[in-house]
Amino acid sequence: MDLAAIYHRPDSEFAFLYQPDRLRVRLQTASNDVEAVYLVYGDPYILVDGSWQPKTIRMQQGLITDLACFWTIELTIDRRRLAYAFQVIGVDGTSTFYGDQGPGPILPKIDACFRMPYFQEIDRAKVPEWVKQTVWYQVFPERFANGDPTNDPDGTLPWTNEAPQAQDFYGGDLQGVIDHLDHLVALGINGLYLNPIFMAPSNHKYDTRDYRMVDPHFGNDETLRQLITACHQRGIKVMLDAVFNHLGDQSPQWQDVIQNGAASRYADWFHIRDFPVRYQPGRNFEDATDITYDVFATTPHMPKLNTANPEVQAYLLSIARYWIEAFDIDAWRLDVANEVDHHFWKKFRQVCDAAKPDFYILGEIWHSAQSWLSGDEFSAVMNYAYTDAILDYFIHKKIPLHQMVSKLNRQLMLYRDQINQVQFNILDSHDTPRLLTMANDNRRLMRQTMAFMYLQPGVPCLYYGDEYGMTGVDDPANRKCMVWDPVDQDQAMYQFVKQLIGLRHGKQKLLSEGQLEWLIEPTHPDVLKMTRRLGEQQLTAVFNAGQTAVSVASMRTPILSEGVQQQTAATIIEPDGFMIY
Ligand code: ARE
Ligand code: CA
Repeated sequence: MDLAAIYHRPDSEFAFLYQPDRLRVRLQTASNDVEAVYLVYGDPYILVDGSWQPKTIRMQQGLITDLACFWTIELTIDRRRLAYAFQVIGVDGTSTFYGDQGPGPILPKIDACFRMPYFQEIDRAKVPEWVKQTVWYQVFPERFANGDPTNDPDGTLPWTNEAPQAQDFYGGDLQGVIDHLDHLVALGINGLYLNPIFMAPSNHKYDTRDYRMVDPHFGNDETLRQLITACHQRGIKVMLDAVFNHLGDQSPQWQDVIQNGAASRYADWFHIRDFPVRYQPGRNFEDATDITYDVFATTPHMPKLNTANPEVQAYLLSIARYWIEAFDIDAWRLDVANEVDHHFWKKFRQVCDAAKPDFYILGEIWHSAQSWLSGDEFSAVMNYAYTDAILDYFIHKKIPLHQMVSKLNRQLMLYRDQINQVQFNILDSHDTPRLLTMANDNRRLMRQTMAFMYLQPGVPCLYYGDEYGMTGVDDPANRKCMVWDPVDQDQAMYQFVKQLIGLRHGKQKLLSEGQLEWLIEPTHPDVLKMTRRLGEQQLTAVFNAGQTAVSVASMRTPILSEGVQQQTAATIIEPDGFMIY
């Protein structure tokens, strides 16, 4: 048995309070190496006739990756303390105990057991329950709808289906969103994620000039208040985009640094290596070289904020609190979240939790994000690390099916289950090519990939216009004006998306919390069967990502399907087809 592959860590995603009185424990071993695992556990202070009498319970085999197997158990805890160890039986017949000092031949004494010293409810990683029932819709405000031409910036171009240029303006605004909320309601959307709306010179507003002001080309405080009220009246939660990693170079703070150099009262608000601040322009507006201060990426127009500076912390935290308290927003999406310090995000979490219970904090992090998701910083992250595996298999055909399943399972085992249930699942966004374009305009493949993603743990987000089959390669072509002319709308795609969102809502608790099982038949290496189970509820889906039609045992009537022919004794699933029942 591979003893080196056995891994556990208390007070982490390996042992955590899932609910106030339910503890979940995981053990990782090498895959195909272990026959059984037992948890041996008890309150370290309770002795019977002077000796510790722990209980023993067999753990279940859970998710597996190409290399590892995860064993799980959930205990309803009747006491607040736990000392525990594992007994691991190898397929080779050997066995070991595994405690805080590592593997050993006998059950470790209490002091050498793992400990969950005291279950503190205040430490339990909490997530807003409402997020589990949410299907999000992402709006890039400059391109969704021009509801108020009087606020259009100079040089606004006519609404078009053509791909925009990086510096174009088309007059989209908050009134335009208000005017089309019924489109969101008709789809079954109950969460609205707005890209930045505060005053900034660009069309994307990630180069903030004033966090305290709605950009005049998007509207004003009153328009925003109307939008949020209208959303809440329709049961739609609102998430705004907080760009706290950097400020725009047209902000008064940065202008003061340019004006006064090292003597500026804002000199320590940024990461400046040399004065006067300067750079060598690059090929385009967004990049430069020899920049004497830290910036986002290579763009000199986004000087990075020094969030370790107490003044900067106070400034940003007051802004975070202001939009919650004064406008009743429900969530913040945090831009470039991985490049801001943890110390600041811990304070940020405290501020948001104090301002509004059940507030959702979503970090933009494109990679595994364990150190932000222990419960004292973010609720979740934009789950690119999970959905990239989905795209790499279904869309890009870059990895085999078992590797996608392995990657998905590995991601799920990085986090506590309550975190997995509110992860923000996106197949595309304003930072990536659109899904239909990535699918090379194969609409059936787009539907198959969406169906698969909507059945995952975590909450789906629909990027505006995907419901009508909008296309676009990288930024800025992925930010075209929303297609409102019915002649240009893919109505079949709209109906499918509406049905898929309806299925998600109809099976929400099962899809949020249900156990996940995968089945790949060796004879059909590109046919995936997945099952979600929760108590008596069950949902099964079969996906054919192969090049040929497959015949599967006749299924019950599907609740949603694509490319399926029901025959008497069998069901045929065509390439890129799927069925959910
Ligand atoms: C502009 C140009 C782009 C160019 C970029 C280079 O339009 O073509 O590539 O400059 O600097 C905003 C605007 C962008 C603008 C950018 C800079 O929306 O149009 O791009 O400002 O002026 C990484 C970061 C992630 C970041 C993406 C863009 O980790 O945080 O890059 N996303 C946020 C927002 C963006 C926004 C900014 C940050 C800046 O969502 O919209 O850009 O505030 C891999 C890597 C990721 C990388 C990802 C995408 O997966 O692992 O780290 O994300 O690719 O590139
Ligand atoms: Ca306008």
